Amino acid sequence: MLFRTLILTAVVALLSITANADQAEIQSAISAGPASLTKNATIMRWNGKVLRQGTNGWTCLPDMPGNGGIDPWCVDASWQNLLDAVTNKKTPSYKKLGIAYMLAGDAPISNITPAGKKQDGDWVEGLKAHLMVLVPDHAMFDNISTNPNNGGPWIMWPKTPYAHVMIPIDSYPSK
Ligand SMILES: [Cu+2]
Repeated sequence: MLFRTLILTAVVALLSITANADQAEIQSAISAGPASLTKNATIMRWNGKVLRQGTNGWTCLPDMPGNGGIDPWCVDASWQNLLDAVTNKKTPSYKKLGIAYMLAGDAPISNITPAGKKQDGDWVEGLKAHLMVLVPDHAMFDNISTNPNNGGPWIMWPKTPYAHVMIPIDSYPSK
């Protein structure tokens, strides 16, 4: 009986934790990718707290508030490594091609470096749905433009360890 009560208490506690999890954050996170992918993805806050454990190796993160745009992400392991490297200002160590989805858009950002300022130029603003690809060997980027306004794919943060291919799905620039 005591055991059953304990189980019940645990179930009720789990249910209330789930109910209390920020549904808005989960909705935001899954808006970054296709439903076929997000339905089995881990949902994680930017502080690393897992809101929902996934099974398919993908991680979706909600919009980061206060940065002037809507920018939820869905990332694979290589991109998680890159995000961690950018956040902690270290060199990324991913060894495999990486893919990230940002189907809900992005916040304004410098194309020069992660910490770049608008006045330095190459500012990317109003970017909607896009994909991002990481390749460990940056020599393979040589055939892709570094101009974010060329209308097609381009290299973001080209001269840094954080270089990646930006692939617009919605038109960019929009006009
Ligand atoms: Cu990018």
